[in-house]
Amino acid sequence: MVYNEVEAASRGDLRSLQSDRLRETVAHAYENVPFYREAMDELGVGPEDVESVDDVSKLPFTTKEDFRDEYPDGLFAVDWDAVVRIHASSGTTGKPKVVAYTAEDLGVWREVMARSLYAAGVREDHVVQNAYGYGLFTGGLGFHDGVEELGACVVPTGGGNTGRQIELMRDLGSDVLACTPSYSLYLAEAAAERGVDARDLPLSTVVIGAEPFTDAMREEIEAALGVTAIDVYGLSELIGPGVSIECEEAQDGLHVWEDHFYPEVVDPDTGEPLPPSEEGELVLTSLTKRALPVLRYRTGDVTSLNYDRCDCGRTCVRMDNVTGRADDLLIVRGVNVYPSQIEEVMLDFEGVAPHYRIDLTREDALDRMKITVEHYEEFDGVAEELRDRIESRLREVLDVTPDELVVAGPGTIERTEVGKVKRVFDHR
Ligand code: DLL
Repeated sequence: MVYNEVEAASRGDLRSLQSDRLRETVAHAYENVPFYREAMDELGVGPEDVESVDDVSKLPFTTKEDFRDEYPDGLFAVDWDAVVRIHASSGTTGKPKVVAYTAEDLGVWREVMARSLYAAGVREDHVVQNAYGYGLFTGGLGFHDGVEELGACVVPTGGGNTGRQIELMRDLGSDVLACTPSYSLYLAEAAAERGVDARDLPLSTVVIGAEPFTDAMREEIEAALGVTAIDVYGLSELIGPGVSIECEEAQDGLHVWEDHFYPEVVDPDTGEPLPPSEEGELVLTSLTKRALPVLRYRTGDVTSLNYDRCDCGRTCVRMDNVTGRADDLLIVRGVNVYPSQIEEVMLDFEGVAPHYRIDLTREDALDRMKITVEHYEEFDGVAEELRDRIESRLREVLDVTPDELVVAGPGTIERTEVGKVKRVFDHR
């Protein structure tokens, strides 16, 4: 069962729709955004050179630096009169990336979010508690509009205020919680502190996204809350949440709404397109956006594309769960380490809680890596033995041994109640 028939269209029909929309998008960007006109002229490509999606690789890439350089409205393709909403995503440095929507764009967003929620199993009679932050962040309003479009009931709690969240969840009988993976775990802990077992809450589904997480982390979430955890992906530059989502039937890869977003996977170093199923950097082109058309956006997110038919009947391609970004890569004493590798190892140990931090420092020109993990319960004696076991496992998986591994007591690592969790602290 699908929300919109296009989700199960034949690949041929979908391709021809994508090609029509790509041509329109390229013409719109070329005519109305000097940045794209210059970038295409430089490559010697005009709108007439793009006939179908096969020609997408002729187009220039767009990067997050381009958003910053063109701050605030250099990438807009319509006059301010036609813009009805702004969102922004802030990085750790520099100007935020400002994104704009026409009324038509908001309609598309509402529809792809309604579709996403439907794929996650949400129906009209459900109560969805939306704990994504409201404001410039796209999570809050993106989910809000999508739940209303679907005709379910939204409880707009936003992030934080966890005690009240739990109370409302119980009193209103919320079936679905929408929040970041880290917040869902925090909520389970906060419930326990109040004497409530999170598994007794009325929730059946949690729609988690906005942060990378491993399968091991998802299992922790499902166990802690007694729910099905559905992965939802998106980014402000393309629209916000609702670019892709897992279906509840298969929970095996995220269906990309290909009639609105054209996905490619490229080699992050060379930018060369990679064959299906090979892992690389996700590149997305918007196919229907008016206020802010985006050509070949380098998301920085690492994934692969799977064109096999899904059990749920949807034909749109599935992207693999994003467990990290190309720029998450930590180079420690010359060796490559991804935080997701560490996450996977530590969550394999019974008693280790899904909270950790990685601190990198430099002493006498040498990199030092300190990993702090948390134990579920207070303990004495076992810490050292557990630490040794984690350390030897890390040594097998990583090519570099942490200089310090701390197994800390419960609650030691700071929790994130609002916004995205930060686990890596590079002090170098
Ligand atoms: O995080 C939009 C969103 C809101 C998605 C709510 C899902 C739920 P930005 O703040 O612009 O937008 O951040 C986008 O977050 O490029 C990824 O690196 C990361 N990200 C988003 N969803 C996932 C996910 C929103 N499901 C950036 N898994 C993206 C892993 C994700 N990373």
